[in-house]
Amino acid sequence: MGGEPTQQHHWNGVLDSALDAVGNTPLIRLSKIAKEEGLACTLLGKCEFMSAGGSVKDRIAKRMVLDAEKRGVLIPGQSVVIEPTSGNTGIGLALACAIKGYQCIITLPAKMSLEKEVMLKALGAVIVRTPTEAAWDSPESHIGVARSLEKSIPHGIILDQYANPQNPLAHYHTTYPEIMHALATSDLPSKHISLLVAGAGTGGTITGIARGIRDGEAGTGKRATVVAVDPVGSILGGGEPGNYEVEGIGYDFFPEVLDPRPPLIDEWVKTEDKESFAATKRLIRTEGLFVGGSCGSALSGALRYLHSPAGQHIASDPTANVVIILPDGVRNYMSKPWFLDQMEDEAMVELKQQIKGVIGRELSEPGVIVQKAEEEGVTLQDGEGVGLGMGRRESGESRGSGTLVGSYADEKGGSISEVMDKLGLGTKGAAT
Ligand code: P1T
Repeated sequence: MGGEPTQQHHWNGVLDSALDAVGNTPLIRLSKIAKEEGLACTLLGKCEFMSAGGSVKDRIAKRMVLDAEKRGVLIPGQSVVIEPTSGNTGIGLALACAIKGYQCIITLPAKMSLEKEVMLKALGAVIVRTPTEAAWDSPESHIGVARSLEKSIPHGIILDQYANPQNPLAHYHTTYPEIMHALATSDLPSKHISLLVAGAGTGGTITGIARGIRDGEAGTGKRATVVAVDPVGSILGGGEPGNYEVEGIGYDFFPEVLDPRPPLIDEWVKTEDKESFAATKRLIRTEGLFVGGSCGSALSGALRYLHSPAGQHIASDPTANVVIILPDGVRNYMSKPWFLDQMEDEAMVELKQQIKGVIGRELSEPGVIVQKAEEEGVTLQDGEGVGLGMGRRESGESRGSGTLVGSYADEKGGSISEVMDKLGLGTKGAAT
């Protein structure tokens, strides 16, 4: 699979467009989690949320577009890019289309987050929602609808992440070499991958990286273990099709680009939503990584494997490197109940009690500016809010920051400092 230009591993100078900021993501130690789990091996996360469009799928979107242009099947100013996706491939494609000037239609199952839809719209894509429950080969599914649109929309073209060889090739030629470069330039005792863990959707990520690993280790006597993670409710790792909430991984059919067996993939681990979301929050809370739901699945699957008899020799080896692919970021899922439902530990509850004692009210109650504004009968506009950090109203209606005093001043016809004085707050240190 040669013939590729030398991989660029870090930024030099200025970039031509956001497409040049796709990939080249950092490999970050998950040392706190490794310690908590009693693992001797090095746990590493490949942080794909740091790519320009926010996910691992930027890589394949960019590559599929460039390849189609090269082959002359995507014609600037004419072609309409259509893609069935769980959202991230759509965002990557819409980003490329925005830069290159193509129209873009994305078919998206209903369960996928509002955040993805809004991002797609911001990039100028047209979204068609489809029923989540529709079987992949039914005309109502995201794949079925995309196919009928391709037939009817003039110059419509599906680049087809499920079958396009550029999907795994993107990972063979970028994700894998980036991991190896990070290891080679690290101070780790070994520069090899001992265990790779990744969730599978189209399977392009795990298939492409695993091909790189197998080609790289040929003749070295080394052999990495490759573990794929699959949600309960998907058939890729065995089991019956069903419902689950995690986005981006698992299907009710085997995509063409997925090579699910040895010598590429050694084992499949099945994960539940609950453990995935708990592991996602753990990655955020303990390692400070803004990861999305399928990252939690990957972490949970990795830990399950490492604690199993098969994974013991890796878990207990201080020279072993475990690479976990973290495909997207939590900013894709901020409105999801699983994310909004945040656990407070004992220390936080105690700290909140202390704060309450200092400020003399519930943290969630509006502060004096909001109360006084309301006493004065001022109607607060959406997005106006709590310039002095006054939090949310009891109804749960969120207040943005910064503009309350200014708008209050506008309505009352006074200057900001006059209003602040009137409210008995003074202007010192106030946000406007
Ligand atoms: O498709 P694959 O390379 O196997 O990546 C799986 C994956 C994992 N996690 C998230 C959040 C994802 O979005 C994906 C794959 N996403 C799509 C197939 C898509 O259309 O966005």
